[in-house]
Amino acid sequence: MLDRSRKTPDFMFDREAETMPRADIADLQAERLRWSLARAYENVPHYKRAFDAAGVTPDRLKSVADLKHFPFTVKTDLRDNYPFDIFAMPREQLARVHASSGTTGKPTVVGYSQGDLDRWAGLMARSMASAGFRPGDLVHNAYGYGLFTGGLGAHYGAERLGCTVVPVSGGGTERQVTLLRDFGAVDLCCTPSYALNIVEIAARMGIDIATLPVRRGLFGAEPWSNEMRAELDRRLGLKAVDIYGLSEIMGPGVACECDEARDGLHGWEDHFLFEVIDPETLEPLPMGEQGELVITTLTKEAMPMIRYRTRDITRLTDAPCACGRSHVRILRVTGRDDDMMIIRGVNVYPSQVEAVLVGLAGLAPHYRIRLFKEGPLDAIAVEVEVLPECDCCEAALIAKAREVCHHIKSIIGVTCTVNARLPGEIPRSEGKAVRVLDERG
Ligand code: DLL
Repeated sequence: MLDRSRKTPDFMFDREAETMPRADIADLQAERLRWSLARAYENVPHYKRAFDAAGVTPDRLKSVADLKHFPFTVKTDLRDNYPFDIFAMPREQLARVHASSGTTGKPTVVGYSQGDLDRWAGLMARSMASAGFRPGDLVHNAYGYGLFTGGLGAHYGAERLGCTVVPVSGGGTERQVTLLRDFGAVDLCCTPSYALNIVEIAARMGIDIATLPVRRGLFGAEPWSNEMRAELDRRLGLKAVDIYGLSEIMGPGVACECDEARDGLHGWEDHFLFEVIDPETLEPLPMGEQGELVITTLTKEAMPMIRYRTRDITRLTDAPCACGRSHVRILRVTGRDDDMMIIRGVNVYPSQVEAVLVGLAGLAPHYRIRLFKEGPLDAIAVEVEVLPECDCCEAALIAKAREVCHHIKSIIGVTCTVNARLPGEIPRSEGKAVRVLDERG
């Protein structure tokens, strides 16, 4: 039996790569970056045009620092090349495509060669092992299967690690609870908001998830706060670990926390190059400063991505981690810059509101934010939900709303309307939660 209590990992999926000295990582990145830039330039008309317009060619890159001369790639570049023109190989040679629906317009289509799928499974296996999954574990995979990368990404990663996968996908929550109880999975993969939904439905069925064998949650695909982590740990009786990724770069498994520290997500630098830029000036920021995460793929064959602007706001750190892995850590993604609300001059992310609400006495960890116009200014109304065991009379709801309003004002510094709702009134998620309703017209 493996000893799970030790700090230093007794098991890494790919120890040599995961603990590579930083100087060796830098050499490997320079070599792979040259390959990736050349592949993009020679095979994708979009990159040929973009590099030519910026006056750069792949041979201009002498060291990784020269990457800053190359142009960024943004989501509209993928849409403009819809569906298959951003690929570096003929469609006939792709093994798979995924797509994200997006909120407006055309979906974003991404493609993989067989080699890309193989590396993805390896990186997901590495991520899962880092999160504490072990060969032989029973893995309940409730990420959605289909065009979304979550389901199949976690599926093939778990298989590669040597786990037994229960491929349930999202939805049908009562059945999920029954399977969790009957099969006794030890690892749970889903969005953090869906994990909350599962625990709640289970309680309604008279089952306390915390008493089941499940002890590890691999949660991602949406922003969540440390306060939410504490809530998930407690309610589900497991250790909640954060995993990050995006379809444009690969899918889940671009970065993952380690079970030992749970303090930032190791970004797998042998396959990706991470930068943080100032979203206004577009200049790269020094290690540790907050800005927009920009990722370049180093090994993707079908769809190299050069300096992809993720819109995700975070910080990087290269401080050593307790687990011994040497790869940089992406500190928790606080949100996307397009999610940022400016309320009377104060920048607010939904995850900041979440951090205030989760754990407040008498409140369920469900919330929604309505963004609307008040004259020329943006304003927010926050909907919270009281716990079933609380007093639900109108006066109690008004008092609770007032209390929450006061907390938000004193912690985040914005004045907002708060409406306290009855148990179950806020819609539950089966995948990525929709927290913000933009009613600005
Ligand atoms: O959400 C891939 C994924 C699946 C990641 C399962 C983790 C687990 P997309 O649908 O392309 O891919 O959405 C990517 O989701 O740019 C972030 O804004 C957000 N996101 C993903 N993981 C996290 C996370 C998948 N751990 C977009 N924390 C990204 C915060 C996250 N945001």
